[in-house]
Amino acid sequence: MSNFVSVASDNGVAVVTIDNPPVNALSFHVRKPLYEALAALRDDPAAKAIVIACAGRTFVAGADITEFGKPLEQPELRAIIALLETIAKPTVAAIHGTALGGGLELALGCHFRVTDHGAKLGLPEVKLGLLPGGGGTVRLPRLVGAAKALGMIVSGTPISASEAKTASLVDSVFDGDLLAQTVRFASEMASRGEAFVPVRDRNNRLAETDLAAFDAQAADLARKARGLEAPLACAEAVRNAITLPFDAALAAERQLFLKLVSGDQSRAQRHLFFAEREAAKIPGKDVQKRKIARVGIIGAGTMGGGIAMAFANGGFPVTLLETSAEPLQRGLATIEKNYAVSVSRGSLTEEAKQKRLGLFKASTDYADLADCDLIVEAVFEDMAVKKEVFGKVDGVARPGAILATNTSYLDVNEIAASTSRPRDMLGLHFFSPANIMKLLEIVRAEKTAPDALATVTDLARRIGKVPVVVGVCHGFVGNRMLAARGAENEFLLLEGAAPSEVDKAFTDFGWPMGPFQMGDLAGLDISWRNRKARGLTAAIADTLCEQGRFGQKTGRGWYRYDSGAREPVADPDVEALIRTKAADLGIAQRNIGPDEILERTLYPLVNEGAKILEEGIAARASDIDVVWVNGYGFPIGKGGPMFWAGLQGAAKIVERLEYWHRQTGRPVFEPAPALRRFAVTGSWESVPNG
Ligand code: T1G
Repeated sequence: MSNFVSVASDNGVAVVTIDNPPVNALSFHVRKPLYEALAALRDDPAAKAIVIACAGRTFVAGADITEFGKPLEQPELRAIIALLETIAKPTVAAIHGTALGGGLELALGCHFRVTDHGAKLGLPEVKLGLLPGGGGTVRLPRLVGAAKALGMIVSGTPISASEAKTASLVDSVFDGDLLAQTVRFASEMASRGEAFVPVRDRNNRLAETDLAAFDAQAADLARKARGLEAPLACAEAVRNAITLPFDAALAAERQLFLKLVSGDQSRAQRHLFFAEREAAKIPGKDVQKRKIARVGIIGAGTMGGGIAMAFANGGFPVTLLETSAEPLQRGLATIEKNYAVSVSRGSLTEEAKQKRLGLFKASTDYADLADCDLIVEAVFEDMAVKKEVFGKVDGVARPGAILATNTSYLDVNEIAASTSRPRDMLGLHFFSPANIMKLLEIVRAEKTAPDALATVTDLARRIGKVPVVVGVCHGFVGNRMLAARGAENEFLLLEGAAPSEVDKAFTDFGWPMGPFQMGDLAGLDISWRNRKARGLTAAIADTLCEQGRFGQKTGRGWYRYDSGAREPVADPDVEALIRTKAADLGIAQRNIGPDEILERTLYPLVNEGAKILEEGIAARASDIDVVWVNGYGFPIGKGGPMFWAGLQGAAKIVERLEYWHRQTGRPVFEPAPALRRFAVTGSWESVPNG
């Protein structure tokens, strides 16, 4: 036997236990002894049944993602599953934790699957730009039906044990000791003495398939794929399960998998999987995290209310503070309404809503923050106001409480210096809506204590956020790079591109929407206020704001939104305004194609990321990718701006930046030294702080 796979016998039932922390991934050093154990037990008359179980916190959570892109060592998972299906005696998977990907496929090779109540089962390969490559696209439909299988595989979303039981994916859900009851279950199955039909030979559910309805479902899912190949391949593979004999469908699945696993999109999405986990690791030795039992939020507006919900959703008691009863009640009413909407949509039970609302305390008295272990300020974006707030917090917060500002731009060092406890101070830059958006930029100020940083980084993951530690500069990582990406926007319009042409270049690239549609959604008045505060102007956008055209909320912005519609409609008045401004500035208009639009927006984005790396504002290039994918919708199939720079070719980016720098003289096109180094070495790690 091996350290990773052990076999024990329990009253004639063989229990094969996999023990490969942390998630029992099916690495080669698991697959080989597992295959050998199953082959031996198949022929061992003393084993009347076989149970496959896992030690630790979860059943097998998948193939070992770190092995992709390397030579595959035999036996592969498919061989293990094929072996399982030659075993005549009952085989049972005992599932706890998350049976995902290859883990669920291993379980599908068994005759039976049993779980505890907390188990989750899913095939999330699509999130890695893949499809289930261990027969999941052919076996799952045979148990749950083609439509359910299609939904599970294309979404990649796991289902609960009870849902899996209802869908016939699971045979029993046990209370109490899972393994003991699984052994008993296996023994009972063995005593039946009947033949056990492997999943591959169960075709009844498939025979029920309404192919036209299936195709309609697949077409709808395809429309949402937004340029990603994996969802389409998943749908094709499940359709093959319906229309082809088992082995032909299995072979087709293999071909689709091999094509995806070697493609750029899967490489990009696997990069992001590990990048998110790296970003949450604070460089340096492990530090003792502080205990966070209660969170105080100052400000019950859009951001404060969203932040309060994010913590309540994570199970934390929240004290929500406002200056007076009226804004406090308004904030609480908004929170209640948001939860009510979730209940009406079925994404939250009424019981869960009440439980979360029960976590809220509301107050207009700073003294009520005294028992909070983390206090987050989300008040008006003004330095004087922030300092006044933290002056009051400083006077009431208990020693060791962590103080956080939600500022988007302001200097966290300056705010920290205004308190008596700069070591406890940091930034928690949430993205609106704060209860929904995953990204959380954790701003490490000069004096922020390591344990405070480690505490909030761990806390972020516990409330379902994707944390990235960033340094102090104007706009930190995301918004600073957003400014670089948008620096050419008005020049492109003045030189002849229509807002819709710029936006289309972005959506064709894979962004959810382009900068002008995004501006109308967010409200043009917000960036207008920011520009004025910094003494900056934007010829066209300022005029739109002066005309009260703030975007969707006023029915007019870069586009028209008739009678409250959300779909943007090109506005001839805006196009006329652009032409007039161009004429006033003596700028000749010309056709501008999508390639130029992307060069003049996305290359400065990458370039700013390189500067951020060089200045140590981000610790890793992959951290910047995590920010842009989780906070700004950078297409996951391209891995984030820094990963994409590698796909695009950094030398080409440098060459084109130099061209536009010669053409315009604008600093946003001046290639950063770190980008030049990347172009030579092919690795961002060569950047001094990268
Ligand atoms: N392979 C290798 N490492 C993995 C891994 C995996 N499948 N899953 C997790 N890890 C590492 C992770 O990088 C981290 O490492 C540590 O385990 C803890 O993970 C043939 C082709 C299971 C829900 O996509 O969703 O099977 O940072 O921080 O928050 O069809 O891990 O500690 O060094 O995420 O408690 C399909 C991926 C694979 C599941 C646990 N399976 N994993 O979440 O811990 S492809 C997946 C997860 C496949 C077959 C196909 C989560 C989790 P480190 P963590 P967590």
